[in-house]
Amino acid sequence: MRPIDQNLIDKHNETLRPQLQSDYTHLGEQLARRGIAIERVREQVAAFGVAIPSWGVGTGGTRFARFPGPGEPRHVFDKLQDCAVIHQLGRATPTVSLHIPWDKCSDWRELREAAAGYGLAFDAMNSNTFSDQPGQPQSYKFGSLTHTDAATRAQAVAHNLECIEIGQALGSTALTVWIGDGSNFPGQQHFRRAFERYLESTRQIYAALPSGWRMFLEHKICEPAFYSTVIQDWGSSYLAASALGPKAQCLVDLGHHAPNVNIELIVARLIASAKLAGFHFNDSKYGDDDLDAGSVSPYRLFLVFNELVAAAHEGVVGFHPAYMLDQSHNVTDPIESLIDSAEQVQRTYAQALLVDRAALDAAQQANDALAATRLLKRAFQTDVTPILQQVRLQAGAALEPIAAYRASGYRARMAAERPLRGGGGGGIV
Ligand code: RM4
Ligand code: MN
Ligand code: MN
Repeated sequence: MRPIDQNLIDKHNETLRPQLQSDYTHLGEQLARRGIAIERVREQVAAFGVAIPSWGVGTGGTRFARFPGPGEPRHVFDKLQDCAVIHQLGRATPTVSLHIPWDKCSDWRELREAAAGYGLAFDAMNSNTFSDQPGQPQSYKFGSLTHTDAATRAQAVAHNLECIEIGQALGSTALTVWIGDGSNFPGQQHFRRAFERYLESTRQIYAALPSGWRMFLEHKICEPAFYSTVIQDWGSSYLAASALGPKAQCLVDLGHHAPNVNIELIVARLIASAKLAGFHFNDSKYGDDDLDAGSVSPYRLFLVFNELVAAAHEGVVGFHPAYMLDQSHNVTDPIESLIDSAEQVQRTYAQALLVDRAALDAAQQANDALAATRLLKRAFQTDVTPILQQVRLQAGAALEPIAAYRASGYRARMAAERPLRGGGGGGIV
């Protein structure tokens, strides 16, 4: 099932195809002079995918306000349909990551079938113990997996086990655990005991992982706890993942670090210790801003991908990161942002594939700093658009996905079908 009329996309591609052929041929010649086979790059890019967070297709907001857009998804089936639009037009997002209980529905089999009908599968499951749900016996106001009260911890563990169960019904193979636990005042929390309680709780979740599953521990420097968080950085995350075992790994959300932290170096350390779970891509200027991937610092994203491509190139054992977007679209049409961000991530991967690894090794060995950094810049500054377009053309996606999306009238159709939920209040989704 295709939510956008495929004829529209094919017609759109027909008009742009001649110029793509000449751009692709020209880029192929340029890359050949650098010893790069464009077809090989194209194949690698075609095999690359990044997951869409289900919560990303709704309009985001801040704690001050949310300005809902027209035609917002009303439930997980609507969200899935919007994800299908993104994938049909861009062909870079074959999987969807669900957040429970936000995405709860009465029939998981029906949801799985709906996804399969769109050609989509399910990525990691995300648990939510950072907000209270109606009727919930214990409150997470003062924490969840690390709460001082055993009954609250038990409730948070049980919720994670439920997420695993739902994930099994959907064909997912990973659970991402991000907690809002921490403190707002110096002295409020006993740091060491809170971490001990985290280990005690996560051990119970770890023990329930089905075979073939991984557990992703996501760190975050602050928010909603503003003085300290229990899993504040990759160090705490690494300690916990090591204590739990090989199925537990560290997930890097790009926005969860202090400004200017060298994230690519963290990535390299995690790769070296077989503890890199994967990514939540987004961009930021000040904190967990959840801006669109690569919108502020595309070179920083490139430097992360440079580490990833190097690891794959060198055949590092245990290296299989999961890629996902995690953004809050406050002022754009979320579908447009997600199409654009997925393309940005795919583009950055393609650029990193163009780094001359042998020349970089030689420059590093010879301590030729300038030559080394110029090799990275050269790859980053290459316009790989024709490769991305060629990948889309061959997959039946749109050469200019956002233009095709706007021309399709999908948003206006949804505005008519899905009445406004209202909700000018704050909140992330
Ligand atoms: C958090 C974190 C989690 C995401 C929630 C919605 O800041 O990034 O990954 O599940 O936001
Ligand atoms: Mn995240
Ligand atoms: Mn976040």
